[in-house]
Amino acid sequence: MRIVIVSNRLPVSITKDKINNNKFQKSAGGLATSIGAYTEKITELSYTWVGWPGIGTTIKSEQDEITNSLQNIHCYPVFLTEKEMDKFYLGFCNRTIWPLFHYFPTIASFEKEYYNMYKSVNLKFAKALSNIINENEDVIWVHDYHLMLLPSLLRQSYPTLAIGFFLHIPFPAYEVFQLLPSQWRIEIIEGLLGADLIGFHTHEYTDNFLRATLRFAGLENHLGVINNKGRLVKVGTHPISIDYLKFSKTAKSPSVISKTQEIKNQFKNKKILFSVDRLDYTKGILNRLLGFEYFLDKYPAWRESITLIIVVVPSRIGVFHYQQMKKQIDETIGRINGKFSTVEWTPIVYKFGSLDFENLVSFYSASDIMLVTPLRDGMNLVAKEFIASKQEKNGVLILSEMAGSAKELLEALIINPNSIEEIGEAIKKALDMSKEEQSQRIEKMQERISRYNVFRWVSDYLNELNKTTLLQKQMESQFINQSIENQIISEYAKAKKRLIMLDYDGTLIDFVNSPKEAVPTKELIHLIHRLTQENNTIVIVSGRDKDTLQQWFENLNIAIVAEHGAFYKYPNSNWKLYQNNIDKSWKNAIINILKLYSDRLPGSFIENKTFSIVFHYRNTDPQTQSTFIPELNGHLQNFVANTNLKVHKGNKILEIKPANIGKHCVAEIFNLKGYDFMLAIGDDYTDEDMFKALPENAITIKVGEISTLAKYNIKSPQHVIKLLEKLINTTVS
Ligand code: GDG
Repeated sequence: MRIVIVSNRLPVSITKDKINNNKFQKSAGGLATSIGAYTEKITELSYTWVGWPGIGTTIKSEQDEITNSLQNIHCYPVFLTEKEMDKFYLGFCNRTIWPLFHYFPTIASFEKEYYNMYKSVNLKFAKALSNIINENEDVIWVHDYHLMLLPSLLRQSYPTLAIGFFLHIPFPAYEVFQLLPSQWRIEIIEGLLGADLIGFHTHEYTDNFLRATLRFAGLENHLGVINNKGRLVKVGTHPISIDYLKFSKTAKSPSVISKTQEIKNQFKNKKILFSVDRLDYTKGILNRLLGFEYFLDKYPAWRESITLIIVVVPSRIGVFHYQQMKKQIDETIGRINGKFSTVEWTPIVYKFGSLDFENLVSFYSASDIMLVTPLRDGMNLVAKEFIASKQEKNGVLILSEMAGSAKELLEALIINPNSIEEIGEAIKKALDMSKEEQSQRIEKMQERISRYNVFRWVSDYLNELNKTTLLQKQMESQFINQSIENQIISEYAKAKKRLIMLDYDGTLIDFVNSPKEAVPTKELIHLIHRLTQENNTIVIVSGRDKDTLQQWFENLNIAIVAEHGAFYKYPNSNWKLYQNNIDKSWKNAIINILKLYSDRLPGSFIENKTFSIVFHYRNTDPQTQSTFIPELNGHLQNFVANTNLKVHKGNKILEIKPANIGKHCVAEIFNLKGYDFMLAIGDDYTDEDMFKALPENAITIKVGEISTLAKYNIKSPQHVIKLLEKLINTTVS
């Protein structure tokens, strides 16, 4: 097995040195740090990392040279032009998705040309991957918001490829996701659903995605498993972590111990507050500064005894809001320093640049308080890294409740980053915290992160992906395969007199928004006509009313069973009642109940058939359905208790009918002994009555993956049509 990691950027960026040679430089950021920690240690598996190499060359020979040199470090480049990077990366990724998914809708832009470029770059990744994919060997793991369309693009060409997707940023509440134009949001959801496993950092993001999928794609889930047109997709929570040992060991190394001491000496043993993040408006850097100002204002006795060291790592410099924020940070630091500085003391020490790894750990280790105050953050690894570096078990983490890590690091001082006061007061509380309490809190957090480290995260994720693909295979095995199909075809070909019973909605035709629109196509009528030409009795066995069926199938030489068996007719004859004296006196009372509910559920309607009543709710709000329908069902069940009525829950309908009316009637209406081939296909609970009533030698098939009394399952109405066509073609050839 080989793991193919796919992300926008490779873990290394290529730059040119003075003599124009390629130089590799490690990429910064959470994704590169976490997955990089894993790939550095992979021994038992092979891997390839696919992504942009940080250089925009379009010259073929240069591209080949880069591709060759990257091969030695398991990387495969996808070359993006400057224009693509501008509209895809700086455009759709960082001007649309990043602000929107971090709850900054007012600065999100919705430019069509950005989205179009996003689509074409995702396609470019799919094409690049097709050069290296081995469908039976590879597990593809796509990362982050840059590539949300990629899973389904890959799925189109590789139906059995194992594909995982992980989102490193929050997935927002559906009201925020809804701000995307409707076509984009549905394409994004469908894009992600091409994966077998979709992972998020927190339960909240997972729930948000599941709600969006229900609302915008109408797909329900059962314990996080979505059935996407016959393919199972698992949606799960997998909080990312860090290489705990790397931080704890480095913190204990002699060089870091001495650097830590140097930092403490440099700041003359004042209390050190520390923060480090990429330049980003989501990281809450401005509020952090204002919180520190609040603290210095309210607790003047602490002035000159505390220093805030703030490191801001340059990022996305080309985006306007980033430039604007950099200016605001510079100005705010200047103002606060101007306000409080003395000859001896500068309250804020500011570095706009990055630290090397040892220095980073030394700062974590030397600081008394770590300030992590994002306004929104998928996880935030810095918080976990600080805890892992605290080998003396001293220090306090102040952590925003808007970071995914706040769901795990419960012993931190949790603050709302929008409240300057909460940040300032938390600093005071941290300074007052006893050494024992600090140590207890740190120890608990260390225990958790050391156990659930980045390696556990990767192995849990890959295990889950593997389990999902096994589940899919299991589900696949209940469907009609080639050999069963051949067997059915051969029995059909041998038979002299055949009875073929076909349900209509959901069996011969897909469900549509309004039942009246499900008119049979010319092709379908022609297919049924051809079936009647052979020595076949064809029966449409439906729950629909007899007049509609009569009108639709008027010119065909077929038998029809309507209203689930209340009425029937043989070919070219009149309608008959299956049973006389069927009670209808209950109908008004049921209609009155349903009207009460229908008025409260826009989009629902009531269908009044001769012997049954149907409540349709396909076009109603999916979220409301989940609470409303169980309530209505409960009401109806109470009403029908001790009567001979039954309430059935079908595909977006509730149907109330006398218990003795059912599709089991086919066994009495047709002389089953007279046929040497019997085939029944249906998709609904009502078809189960038909399957049960047929003799052992009948071939019974259920459309969909639902467990059934039928012998086999088939995927969709399209598969049913193909099967019927094959039957006809066999006898013709
Ligand atoms: C995204 C999500 C999610 C930073 N400055 C320096 C430096 N770093 C390293 C840190 C840490 C990483 O960069 C930053 O990770 P974060 O998680 O804090 O944030 P993002 O880059 O925004 O990452 C985030 C993450 O993906 C993983 O899923 O947690 O929510 O936004 O590892 O150490 N490293 C060095 N010098 C620096 O100056 N050496």
